[in-house]
Amino acid sequence: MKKIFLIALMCALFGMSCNTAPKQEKAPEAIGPVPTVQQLAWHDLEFYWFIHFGPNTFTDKEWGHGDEPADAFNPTGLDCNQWAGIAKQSGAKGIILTAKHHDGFCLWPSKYSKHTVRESKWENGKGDVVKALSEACKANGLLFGIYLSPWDRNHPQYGTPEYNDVYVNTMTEVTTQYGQLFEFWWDGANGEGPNGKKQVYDFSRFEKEIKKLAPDAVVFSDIGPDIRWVGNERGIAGETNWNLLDTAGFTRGAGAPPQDTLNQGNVNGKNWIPAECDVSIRPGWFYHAEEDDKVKTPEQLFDLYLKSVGRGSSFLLNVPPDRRGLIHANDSAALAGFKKYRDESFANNLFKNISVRYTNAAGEPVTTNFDNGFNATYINTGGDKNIITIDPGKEETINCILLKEYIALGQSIKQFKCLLKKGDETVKTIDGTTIGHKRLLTFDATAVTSVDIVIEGTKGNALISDIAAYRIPDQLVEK
Ligand code: FUL
Repeated sequence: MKKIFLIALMCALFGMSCNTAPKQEKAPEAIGPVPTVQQLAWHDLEFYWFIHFGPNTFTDKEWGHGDEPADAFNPTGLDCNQWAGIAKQSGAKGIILTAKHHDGFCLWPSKYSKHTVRESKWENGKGDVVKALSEACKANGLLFGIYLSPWDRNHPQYGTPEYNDVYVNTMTEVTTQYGQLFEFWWDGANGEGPNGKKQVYDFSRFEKEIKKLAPDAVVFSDIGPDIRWVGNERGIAGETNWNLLDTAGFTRGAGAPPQDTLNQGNVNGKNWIPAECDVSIRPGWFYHAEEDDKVKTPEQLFDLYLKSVGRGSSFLLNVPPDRRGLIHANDSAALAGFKKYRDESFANNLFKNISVRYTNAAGEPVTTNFDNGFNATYINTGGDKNIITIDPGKEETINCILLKEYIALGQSIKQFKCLLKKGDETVKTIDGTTIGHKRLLTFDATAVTSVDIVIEGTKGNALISDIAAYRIPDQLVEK
């Protein structure tokens, strides 16, 4: 009785879920910066959508000039439920909408602009896309987020200090009128406005305001504060990917850290600012009919999943609605194929009932049996030069290994390798650097009787919170 109470108390204190997975020795100290509760929840989302929609959809532009008539925006059959329904079916956890892109057109009837849905003929000026999509997300069990471009090529006050007030006012409208937001997205672009002037953004004020307005949202920009840009718009994280970043001396946009730093993070970075991989399902961010046959294939989307989520990042996939205001059939077909591949690949964990042998942080040998994962806790193998031996009990043919680090206590592992073994013989070696939230390693199908994970370099304790193996369709193995 006493023992159960003690375990429950430990679980409550250290935020672990109570289960029969390995006995925890003394809870280890955090290694460097750790994620906030909101960032930790964000890591688990893994895959969510971007939606670029606005006058550009109708004028075939990527960057509108801001002088497009409001009537240019005229979807003939807009249905946000269709977007949210397809997003849900694709396995996405949320949608981030371009409430305002660089052209300044507001997809909601803002009091602080004269270039909005209210000025268009669409729904006789009574429509509100932000409202419609926020409601559709709610109805479909999806999270909702906002992209609000600071660059505004329409607003007459852009380029003056007053525009910073306008920006804060619009930020207030979109964060207070449409329910809770999971993410708020700041683009780094800072071009000229209608009068040829550039804006000096008051980002320190914007940061303070957004934290007050939407305390539960993670805030994205090149350098955070919560989520960083991955350094490219191809959706690809670094094979080495630290959730840590040094931001001192850097600004958003032109003053951002070098792209390879954004791509890989800083091993000893002072802040927990993980990378998000943004990419469009089509060549452009906005819909263009001429790109209908250039939609990424399910195989390409799966490859991006491996290169984003599989490298400890998240996958923000843009799916732009067409001029009707609907997701085009080519995009929804590709998304359905992508979902099917994920389901097929990860439905059957071949390391479901495994025996795991390792040496714990106190130097004692431990053998534990796992029944389908570590259930939100972890094993602590101490520092470097430790080997975790996984014995699935019978020969299995695998071509994908999944590893997770217990990032609630920081990110530690710098280098590791997986030795795929048949009896005593190592038949294949796979080298890796960081693990973080999730690492998916793929390789040609190999029959194994055991796998050794050799932890070769860490910043402290190595806390492994999951190990799994799969046989994914062979054509999906990362090239
Ligand atoms: C960029 C913008 O300039 C693009 O138009 C797009 O919105 C992309 C996601 O961010 O910086």
